[in-house]
Amino acid sequence: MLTRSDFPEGFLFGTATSAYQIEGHAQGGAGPTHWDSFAATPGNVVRAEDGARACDHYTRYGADLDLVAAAGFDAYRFSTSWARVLPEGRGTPNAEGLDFYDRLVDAMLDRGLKPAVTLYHWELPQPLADQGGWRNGDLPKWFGEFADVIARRLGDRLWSAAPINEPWCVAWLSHFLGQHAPGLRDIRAAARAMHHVLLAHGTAIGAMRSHGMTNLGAVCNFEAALPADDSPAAHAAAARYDAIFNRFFLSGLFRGTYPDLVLEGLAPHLPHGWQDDFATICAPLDWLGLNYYTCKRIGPAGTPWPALEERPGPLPKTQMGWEIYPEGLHQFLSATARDFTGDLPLYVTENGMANDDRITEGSVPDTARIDYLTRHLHSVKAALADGVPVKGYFVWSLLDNYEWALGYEKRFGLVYVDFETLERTPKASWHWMRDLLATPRP
Ligand code: IFM
Repeated sequence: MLTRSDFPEGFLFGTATSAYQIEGHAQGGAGPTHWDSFAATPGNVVRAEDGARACDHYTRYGADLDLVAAAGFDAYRFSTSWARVLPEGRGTPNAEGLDFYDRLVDAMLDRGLKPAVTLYHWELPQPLADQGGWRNGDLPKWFGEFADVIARRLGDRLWSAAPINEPWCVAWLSHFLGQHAPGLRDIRAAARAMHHVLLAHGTAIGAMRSHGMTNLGAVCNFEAALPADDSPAAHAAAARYDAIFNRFFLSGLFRGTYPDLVLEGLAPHLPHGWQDDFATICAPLDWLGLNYYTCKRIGPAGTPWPALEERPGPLPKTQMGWEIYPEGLHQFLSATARDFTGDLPLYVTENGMANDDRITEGSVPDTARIDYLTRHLHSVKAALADGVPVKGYFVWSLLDNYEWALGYEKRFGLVYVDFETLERTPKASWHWMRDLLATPRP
């Protein structure tokens, strides 16, 4: 059994959620987002589900935060919806929206929880999407204005802040693979989004620093790219996948360059003068967050660049069909510190699994999730033993929630949500986590 004392003094435990996935976007005067239109388009989302009601966290946040505190977590990672705060994307804020986040942050502080905000977790205001969204070169400036609004209202009480969750998803998954809103499959759109998302990050860091905010970071997702076989072609394809998925963002943020393996495909499509933006993109950070779930087996494909495809792998899989590969977390933590961040504090800002959880007589025996979390926490311990400065770990997610294009089918929560009644039931993994966190230090 793992305990707090297996981790260094001061090591932080938290759990994470995001606005559109839990709040209930129809309430409180929020504006339409590109996820609403994406979900309303046949074939994009399982059962065409959207975030209109979600978990109704908008009204139930107090009881939800009670569950975070009762489990013994130190911090709560949440996000602010751009469309709730600025329904037009720019201009006059929605007072109800800002009031909600004000109450939410105070409710965390009342319970002794550290508020760890992410400004953008994917619900782009539709009026900005109508102007090209992440393809538009003005988007970073508009995002900076949003950051300014948040900093003015909440900046005095936030423990940490990161501008954007998972730039790869915002850019590549949504503009090249077409699997998330706005559902584009277009290399030029993808190249622009890849660059603008980093420029928006840097612009927001500048806006928050100008208000004296501290403990600012970035949150990127990582996937171990494993060659599907031993052929040189599979190794080359996996290296391209790794460059697009993992190294592009680290390289941009910490070295002020993009990897050659990405530029070979994207250079002709990047916006004019992109090299001049690194002064903003590389704004110094106080920490880096890594979101980690799985690995992918990559082989070559007879398609245009990047000429690669995912192949099935042999390991046990989660409800998402993702292979369980805990050693990848250790590898990323060590390699990131070694190659990019040095002594900068690292946090695991998301880790967890979707499971086909069922409730029986009031309990949810999600032993597979306990096993997953245990194995990944051991991987964090291995990185710590290597001397990697890992400072904390956040479980994704507190609640079962809206899993984007997969609707409400995939359950990631430590707490089960009945999407008919909205009743919450802590799963066995929540109780396990509470026991782990309750264990006193020796
Ligand atoms: O639910 C998502 C979250 O929004 C971002 N990171 C990955 C999670 C699981 O897919």
